Amino acid sequence: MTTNFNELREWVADVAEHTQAARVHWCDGSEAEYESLIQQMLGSGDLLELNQETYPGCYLHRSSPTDVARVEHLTFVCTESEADAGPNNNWMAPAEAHQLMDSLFAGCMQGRTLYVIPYCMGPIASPYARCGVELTDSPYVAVNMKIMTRMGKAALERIEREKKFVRGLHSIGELDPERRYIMHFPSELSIMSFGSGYGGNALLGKKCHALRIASYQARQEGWLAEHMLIVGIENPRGETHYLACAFPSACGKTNLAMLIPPESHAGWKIWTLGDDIAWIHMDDNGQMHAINPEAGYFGVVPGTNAKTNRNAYEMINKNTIFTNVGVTADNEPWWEDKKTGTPAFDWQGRPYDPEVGPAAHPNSRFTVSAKQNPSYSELADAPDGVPISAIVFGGRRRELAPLVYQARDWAHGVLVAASVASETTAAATGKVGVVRRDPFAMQPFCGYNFADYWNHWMSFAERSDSLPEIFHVNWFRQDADGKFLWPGFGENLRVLRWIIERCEGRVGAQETAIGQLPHPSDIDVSGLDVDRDTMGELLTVRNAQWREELGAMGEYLQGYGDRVPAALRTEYQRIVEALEN
Ligand code: SAT
Ligand code: MN
Repeated sequence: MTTNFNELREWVADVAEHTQAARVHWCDGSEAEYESLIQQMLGSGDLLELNQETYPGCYLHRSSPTDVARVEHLTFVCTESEADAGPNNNWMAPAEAHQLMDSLFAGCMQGRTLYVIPYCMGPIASPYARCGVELTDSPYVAVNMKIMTRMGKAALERIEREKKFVRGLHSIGELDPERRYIMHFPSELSIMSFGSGYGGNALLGKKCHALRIASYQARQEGWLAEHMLIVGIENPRGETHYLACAFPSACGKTNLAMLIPPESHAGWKIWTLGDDIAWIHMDDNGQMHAINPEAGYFGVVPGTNAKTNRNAYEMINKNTIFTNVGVTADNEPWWEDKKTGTPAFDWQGRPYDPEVGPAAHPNSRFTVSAKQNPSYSELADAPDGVPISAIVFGGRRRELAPLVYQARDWAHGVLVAASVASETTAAATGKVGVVRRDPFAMQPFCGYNFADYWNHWMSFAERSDSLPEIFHVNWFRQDADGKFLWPGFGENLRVLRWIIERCEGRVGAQETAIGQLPHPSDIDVSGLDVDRDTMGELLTVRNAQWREELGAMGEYLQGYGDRVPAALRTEYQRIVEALEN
């Protein structure tokens, strides 16, 4: 396979020459190609076969021990002006970044194959989908891109027709953390990533294209590229509402997207559209529609079991690539909280010793086709996406944020979303468990100045009077002993029900300084081990604590200076005043 599209052919030839790649392989995206790449990696040791009787089509990849997560401190947005990248991004001047990356890529693929991966983010026939081509020397990236995107021939045909695509260049280099950079050039629609094979750093269709580059394009073109799952919730009457929900990495997006209704909720159904990224467009009637640009899940493995997420647990027992989990003596994948089996080897292949560390890396991942999800919605392939009733934001907060509250209107919702803060997780390198500001759960992913992004969000209020309702949830409240106050997982449906009833105008709310909270009796806790006091605690707003929080938020906003939209300042001021009473 090759192409008659000169621009693409010439770019591939230039890169092959610069990197001195030994061979060029154009990926057609076929099953046969996938199989042969798997066989090749089994031969080279890049993949290990797992027990094919109990886990057919499952393989294990062990990464370099220093290459297990996104590297935010090595990720840059290279706009001409530093202010356009904003305080939320690391910035490097484009010319300097190109020089640095050109020197890293020079000769880096000697003896290696250069894979040309044409891919489409979104249903191949969707007007909202966008294409890219990733050039990489990693067959692990090629097989993961096959699962995570619409990859191969059909994408190439669309690219040849449209003559526009995002250029992604990737090499694992020497996997040296000292020679590792993830560079974005939004105005060139290009990405260069060197020195890491980890998902968010190396599968360029995902965070690099579908969030950083796409958010930049979305602002120019009047849509939104967001770090959101998309889920359909069908009530016993057969009516379905679609929600888009933003949470930071490793805060349960995959679990929420494929939630299993608890036994108490017979007749309710959950439909998964996506677990990580949503592209949201407004139609001519002012209704927001979302598509999931991805075709697979790259989910956190530890904690997945038959109780927490039976759908995921069943979905990953075939045709799944595991990265950095442990294995049992029977060669089955093993991870913390799997609740069955015993680890024999840890994620680095050493005999398992709990004194040394967990068997599975806390950010170990599965890559699997979305179609294997028992709650997969066929509408994930619908070109126009699904209509969105509510947008839900959340973070991981031990204290402060109540179980759920609703913003008064769109502008207030933008403030609520801009105020999201969350405890850090293992999905990025750095300290785990410290609260940091993560507006819209987009701190690591917004490809331009956050102040301009907030302004872009605000602008939708002028374009429509039927925008989704905006909510904030917190599943992670703990008591003084560190025990979770809310059971979470499937029981979160009880909160989603309140959200939907609010959208339908069927239930009331109590006004507080920070927004509208449920009357405790409006959240159905029948059959749950959650008493009245706990529910009271989960739905209490402590003005003194919130004044502190708003103080921190005010300081944070100051970092964005005059660029902060006036409408956001007004909302902020309104809440500060309401909290004084
Ligand atoms: O960045 S990844 O997509 O690899 C995972 C995440 O942090 O959400
Ligand atoms: Mn994510």
